[in-house]
Amino acid sequence: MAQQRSVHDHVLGGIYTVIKTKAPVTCAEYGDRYTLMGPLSYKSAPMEVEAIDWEKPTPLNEDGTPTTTSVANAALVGTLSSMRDRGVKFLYGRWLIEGGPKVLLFDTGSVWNRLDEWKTDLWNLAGIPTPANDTETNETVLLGYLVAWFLGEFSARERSRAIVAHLHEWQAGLAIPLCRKRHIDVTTVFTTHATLLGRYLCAGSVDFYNNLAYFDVDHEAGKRGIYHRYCIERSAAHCADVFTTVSHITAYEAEHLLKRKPDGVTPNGLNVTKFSAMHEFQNLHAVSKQKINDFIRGHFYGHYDFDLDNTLYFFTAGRYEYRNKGLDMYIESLARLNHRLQQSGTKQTVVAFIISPAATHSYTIEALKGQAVTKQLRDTVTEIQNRIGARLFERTARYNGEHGTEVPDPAELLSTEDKILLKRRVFALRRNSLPPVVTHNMADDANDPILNQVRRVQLFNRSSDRVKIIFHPEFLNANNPILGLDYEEFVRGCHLGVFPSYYEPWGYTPAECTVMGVPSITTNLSGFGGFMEDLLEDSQDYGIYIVDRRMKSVEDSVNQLTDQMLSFCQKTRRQRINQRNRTERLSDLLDWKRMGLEYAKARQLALRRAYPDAFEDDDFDFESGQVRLPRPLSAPASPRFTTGVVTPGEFATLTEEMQGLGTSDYMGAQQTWESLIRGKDEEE
Ligand code: G6P
Ligand code: 1S3
Repeated sequence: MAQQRSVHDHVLGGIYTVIKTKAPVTCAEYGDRYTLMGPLSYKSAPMEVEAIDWEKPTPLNEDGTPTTTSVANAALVGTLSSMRDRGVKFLYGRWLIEGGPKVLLFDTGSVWNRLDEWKTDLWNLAGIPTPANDTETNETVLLGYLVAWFLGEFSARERSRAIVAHLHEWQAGLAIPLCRKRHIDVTTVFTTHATLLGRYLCAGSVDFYNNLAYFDVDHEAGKRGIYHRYCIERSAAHCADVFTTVSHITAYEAEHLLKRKPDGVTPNGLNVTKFSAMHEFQNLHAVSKQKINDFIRGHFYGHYDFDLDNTLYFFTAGRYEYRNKGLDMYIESLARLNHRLQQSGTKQTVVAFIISPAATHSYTIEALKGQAVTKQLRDTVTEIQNRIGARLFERTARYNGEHGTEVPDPAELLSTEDKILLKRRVFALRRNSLPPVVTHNMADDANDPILNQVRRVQLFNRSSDRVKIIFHPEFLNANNPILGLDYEEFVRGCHLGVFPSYYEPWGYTPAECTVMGVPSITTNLSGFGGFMEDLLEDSQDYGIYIVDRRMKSVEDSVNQLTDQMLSFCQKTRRQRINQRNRTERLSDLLDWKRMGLEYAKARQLALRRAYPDAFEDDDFDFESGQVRLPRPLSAPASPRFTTGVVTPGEFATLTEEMQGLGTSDYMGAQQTWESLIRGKDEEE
């Protein structure tokens, strides 16, 4: 089955998903030599990590000589003991996820007393200021100094093998300039999943992409009160041996905003495990859709005047970044779609969900009531159904041979009490208001950007509206009293994911749709959209619709999105089923088994840069050299990709040659894998 993010993962965000889902392939490559480091949360760690008794001696070779593991272990024990003796608290253990990687989690609170000393040091060393009241920066300083401390001590003890430290985002990246300044014998990779300034600038109303080359970065960062954070991010990018981003578009952004051209792209993957039965995911769609149908009946009670068999479910989901995630464009296009469906005279209905957390005071009474009254009706119908069944059985069992009485009169089977009960339940479904747009009481209803946009375009869930809107301002959970489905189940039950982002370095949501065989719409400003556009000649055929937000005006992009949604609505059920099959076939492209190759290449480049002597001959022994270099991941298993087809990195260009190229090269060469994938069409 395709493993997706849990609710927990969604709350933590995309970067957490990267680290967690990538762990199995990295473990497969490095085994126990791979350790993840990060801050310790006493709340969640006990459930997620099994502590290891790190002081326990490691077994030796039969002849009593130390094994490679015991040498590395001695370095680890020495380092951890030293840090512990100086007051550092940490948890060393196994992360209870697939692959069981080792984790070293530092309790930043245990070194709080050193904060001022380290901040002063940071200023003296790198000229980076750190204001007192920025908690996130304080945590970043503490973690950065702890990681650098660990790497310094560990590398001094582990002299036989090279150490690669791969750090993500500015919050973890501070260790990189520290390692560089202290000449710590490690090689570093820094990956950004967005840039601080890019995110801030895009959330405003600037024409970001056309002005990227012209921003006065220090001034812009200063204006937004993030200059110190920006300095940390920029120093990590500049001091790393290898610098990567998650997509070409973010590489372009980083070059201009962080002033270092990335060495390449390390795109995000997912763990894709195929179902043994080919069409299992189609069955899951049908099952999950039924659950959404149940919710819809309740939500629209009293106005449930449309046919669920002729209804499509669209959704968007993600953190509430109104403009960056394209929520503005989604709602505007839905209004236009509504108009066009109305004009066409179709009876088809589209229910468009928005799943994006906002500040709320729990569910609305109306939303809860809708589910309650429909449940009561359903329970009553079930009771009556049972009673009718019992009566029918009793009557037919008592058949006395009289001709014409073999089958009782159906009208007699429904008793007067049953009729009264049923009427009461049906009357309870009456309602004077329209079905609500939002399921929760918003903390700031009047100023909520989504609701204001819905009001502006007047999508009020009227009977005449062919597009209905449901805004669920909380991430999904199977235990919720309303829309009680996990995110994965919900996505499977939907027909189309719509993610018209303006700022989206990668974008896991459409990628997740793809591995679940759910078509999606994304933009060429998202890393995922650009990646797919590079790979597929006609991505639309595969259920990957890409809105052009790069070259088109906003008006044209909105119209394009509307057209794409409308053309999806015009598909027959058979066509939707076929398209889902095609979408699901793209899963292999997104599997970490392929995407992980870029990480291996980044590490390799970092090693080459830090230890060029070890790479003088190109026949360097990857397996046993002094420099520890992992065995490259095996080529992807699928025969589709073996005929001279490239790794994701052929676009990413993680090589020295990259440095000479111009920015336009980030857009990548057009590669046609389509013909290979098409080879399977006859299976449909
Ligand atoms: C899956 C199921 C089919 C069902 C179809 C509905 O393919 O296997 O039994 O008819 O979904 O598709 P739709 O796009 O109409 O929800
Ligand atoms: C970032 O998280 P975000 O949603 O703030 O990192 C994600 C993982 O690389 C990426 O998918 C997303 O586009 C970025 O924006």
